[in-house]
Amino acid sequence: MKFAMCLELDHGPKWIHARQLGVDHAVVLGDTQGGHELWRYENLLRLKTRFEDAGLNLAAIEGLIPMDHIKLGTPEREAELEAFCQTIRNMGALEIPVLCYSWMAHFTWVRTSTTTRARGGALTSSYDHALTQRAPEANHLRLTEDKLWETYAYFLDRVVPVAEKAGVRLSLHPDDPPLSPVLGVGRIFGRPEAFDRAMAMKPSEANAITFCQANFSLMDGPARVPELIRHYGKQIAFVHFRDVRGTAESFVETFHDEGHTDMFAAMRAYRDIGFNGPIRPDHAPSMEGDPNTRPGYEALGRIHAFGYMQGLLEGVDAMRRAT
Ligand SMILES: [Mn+2]
Repeated sequence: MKFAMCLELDHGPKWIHARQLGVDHAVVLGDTQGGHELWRYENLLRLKTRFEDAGLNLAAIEGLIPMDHIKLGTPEREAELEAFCQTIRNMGALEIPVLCYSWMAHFTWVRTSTTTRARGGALTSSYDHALTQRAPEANHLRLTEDKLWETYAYFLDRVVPVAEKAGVRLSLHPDDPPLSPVLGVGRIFGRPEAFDRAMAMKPSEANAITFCQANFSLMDGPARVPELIRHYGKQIAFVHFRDVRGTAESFVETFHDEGHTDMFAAMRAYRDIGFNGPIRPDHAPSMEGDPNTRPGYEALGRIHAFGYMQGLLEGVDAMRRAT
């Protein structure tokens, strides 16, 4: 597996931290304002070489590629699909192997606090469904689950062949939180069975899963996490290694060593399935000295996360050698 750090677009201290931690791979989230501009071939090329010149290999792109028209099935869908497919072709030409996307429309992950006090006063994010349910827009459904399945099928038919040809894996991220609806917007990828259905709709190596571990732990409880990793097996293209405590309706994000999931068993399962894609920590708490301007993606909490992951992997490998 390839340890990767989610990094900003421009060189900075976190890029240097990655190399000092022994991390060779980068993941970018893109920017919210740029539309498709960042993903044009020449811009993506310079992004890739910028990482390479700093000793990092760009292993995945995730997040903010415009997709809402595709998800909603609005008249602008065709133009957006064409731009999306062009991004995939550009990634293929540049040998960037994973494109992580979600099927959350209008907005992506939702938290009700980003200043919840964690261990020793670290700041973390948390979610309380009762609070979002009180929003006025929670009372009328803006987008149905049926519509989302319909647009999803259309998307797969159009995009999977392009991804196959480009050698890029489309990696589906679960809904966060795994609930539906949230703020009046239906969601469809908050259950393990929904991922089975998605993979069966278009069986292909290019049709793959981002195993965002904490979301899967909130679907049926943390005890199922290693089993689900083995169940999806080679269909997992990308891992978000993170943990929480609580339920889908009420949870708090934790340091990697204090959540409700057996992280050693999870790491062992990734090894057992032969996972060789990028794996990155996700949503670590902000520690003293972190500004908490990008909750979940600050420097210090993630440095702890990498040390923890490296220790887990060494333990797993020692155990596998011994048995
Ligand atoms: Mn995630």
